[in-house]
Amino acid sequence: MRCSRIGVHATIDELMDTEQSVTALLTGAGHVWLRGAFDAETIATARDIVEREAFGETPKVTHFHGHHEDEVQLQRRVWNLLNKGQVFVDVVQHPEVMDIVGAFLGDEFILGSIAANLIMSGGPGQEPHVDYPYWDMYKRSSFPRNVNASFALNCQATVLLDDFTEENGATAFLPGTQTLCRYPQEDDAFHDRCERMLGKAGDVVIFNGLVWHCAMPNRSSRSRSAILIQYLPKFVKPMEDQLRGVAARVQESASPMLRQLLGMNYPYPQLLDEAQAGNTEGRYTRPQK
Ligand SMILES: O=C(O)CCC(=O)C(=O)O
Ligand SMILES: [Fe+2]
Repeated sequence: MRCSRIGVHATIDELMDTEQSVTALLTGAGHVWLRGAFDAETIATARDIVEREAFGETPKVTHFHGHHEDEVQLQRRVWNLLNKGQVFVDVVQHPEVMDIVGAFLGDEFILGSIAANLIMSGGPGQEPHVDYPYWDMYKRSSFPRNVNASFALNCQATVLLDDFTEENGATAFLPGTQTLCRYPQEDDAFHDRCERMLGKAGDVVIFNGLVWHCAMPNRSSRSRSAILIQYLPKFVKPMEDQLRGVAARVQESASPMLRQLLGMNYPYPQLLDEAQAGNTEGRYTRPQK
């Protein structure tokens, strides 16, 4: 497996190490690329499942449809992908992604969500936004006073299941906006200033969820798919309820990394009144069961 981490303004030959990647995510362009992270077979398997699931019986919740509520069915989500194929269990634990996310969010980071976003031909795209848990930051007063971008509460990884082009709705983003720690507004002229996440199927773009971004209209004749993975520090409540939603068979066969991602290692909240007596936090403790 060949992987190269390339900052958006870097040439293809410039490789970034983990620390440089973290710096890029925090205070640089806000994203790093792993080109060719997944092979064609992995991508074809994942894409087939997404395509099939996206047109299931029941309509699913979606987000950031802004002024296009009437065209909401042109953006299809497939939630809780870990139940939908071993390929997603493998994708969510890509070693280089784990390495960067661990250095960025702390090495006990968890999974907030793994879902697919499929924009059908003619789909209108999204409003510029920031991602969970910042995603309702337009209600600024609901966030702590002085909330800022000095450390991150989110790290996104988009796995391209199709080549991302200007025509088919490649994600638009505005580099560096993660440092602003706010929801974009109409007068930010996002669409006049944005760049596009252009890449090949199998590439992964890791980005700070505070970077202003959105899916763009798909003007091509076929759908455009991506896996959207949300990683969070251990203490942030996940967006998808992993412990209730991920099937018992997946949890029972989980690797140590997947157990961590599902939040199986982090014991809170718990009913402390019913917990085994003893000293469980602090420097000198016994391990919790
Ligand atoms: O699919 C895309 O291009 C971006 C989707 C996105 O940012 C989101 O749904 O939060
Ligand atoms: Fe987003």
